[in-house]
Amino acid sequence: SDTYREMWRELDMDLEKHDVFLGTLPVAFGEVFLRQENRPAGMAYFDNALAEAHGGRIQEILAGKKAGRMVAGTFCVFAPEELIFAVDGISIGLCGGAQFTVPTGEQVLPRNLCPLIKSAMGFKLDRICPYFQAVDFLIGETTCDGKKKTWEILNEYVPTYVMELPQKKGAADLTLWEGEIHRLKEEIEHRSGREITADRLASGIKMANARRDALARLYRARWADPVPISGKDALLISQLAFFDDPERFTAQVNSLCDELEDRIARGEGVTRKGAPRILVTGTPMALPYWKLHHLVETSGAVIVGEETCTGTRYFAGRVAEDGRTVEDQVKDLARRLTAINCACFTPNKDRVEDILRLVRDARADGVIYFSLQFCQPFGVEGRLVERALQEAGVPVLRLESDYSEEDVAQLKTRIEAFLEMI
Ligand code: BJ8
Repeated sequence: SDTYREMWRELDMDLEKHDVFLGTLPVAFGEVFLRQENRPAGMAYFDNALAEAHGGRIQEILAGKKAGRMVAGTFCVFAPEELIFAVDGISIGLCGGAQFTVPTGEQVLPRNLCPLIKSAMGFKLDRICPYFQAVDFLIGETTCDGKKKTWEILNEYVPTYVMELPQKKGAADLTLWEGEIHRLKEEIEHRSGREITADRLASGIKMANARRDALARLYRARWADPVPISGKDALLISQLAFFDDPERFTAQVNSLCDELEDRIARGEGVTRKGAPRILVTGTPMALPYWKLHHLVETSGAVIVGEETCTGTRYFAGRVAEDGRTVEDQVKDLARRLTAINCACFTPNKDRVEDILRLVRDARADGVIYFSLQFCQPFGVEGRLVERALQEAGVPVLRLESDYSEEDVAQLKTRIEAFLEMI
């Protein structure tokens, strides 16, 4: 609409490029999502949230900014959003999931770097992401080398604050992370002009926990056979968690779960009972990356969970709600360090436990270990996970891919062969 165009112009976006980018999305979305059978009615909210991602939601965020709300961009599930919520700030996850912006990212980053980083960088350089244009600052973190070094370049375009995330999980690492959360707290207080009191932080913690609880409930519903929601739809919801208003999003996920639980009670699903069930584990899948899920779910199988940061790792690490002082609350926030098992840590043995537990809970027939190309942490860790799964008798397929469509036929062949075998 004209109002949106005016808004995008004010955000200094490249309107022509943005038109081309947006033009590709309805086709992709229609093909991937709308052709599914028996979708839950509650998906209508999320379809609309996606349709309004560059429209209505941006209007809301800009209205919030006008009213003095701080807007922060994040790139990792370790970014303590509770601190942002505590000052009534807006938190947006900005990892990139589109091939469209990868070539632009490659103008300033090496080509042999993970597409998630190149895509995010490209969204900023191309000026086609209204969220990137609207944020006051970014919160980066020292996870993989690619991300860590990208912050220095991104900082030339948007102020980028970097948290030092430890790479081990011992006592000294927890202390370091606790200090980092204190320092981010000061940064946020300074930027927002609001003090983070224990009361405000308590409500930030509750808000983030409520969203975690709702997503955990959604993921539990997927354990049923027949499964009441497709993997694609669940993935879309997880991706939207990084953009939507957290309270509204949580309410919508919970009402969708009411519907899913009714479906389960009636024995109703999106596939036949007994359809092959796949657990996906590996790198996050940022919006609008749906390639793997689409390939699997158009091959007769269904994805029943994702052990990824756009999956279970996003809602792992519920924070204690009984901390009375800010000191205690920050300690509680820091403890999430031990609860989220990202391949950036060494060792990372608990991730194997998480995957095996998920295989059992979600009654998965096989696991697809998925890494984005050039992701060293998840690529290297793949060997250990694959071996552990084989020892446990769980069929596993390792796939590596990027955001392009070039390898689709080849991936499909490998997925189909795997499904025949399990
Ligand atoms: S806690 S998974 S969100 S770091 S895919 S950019 S690791 S080269 S994303 Fe992550 Fe936090 Fe860990 Fe989760 Fe690097 Fe790999 Fe790319 Fe990655």
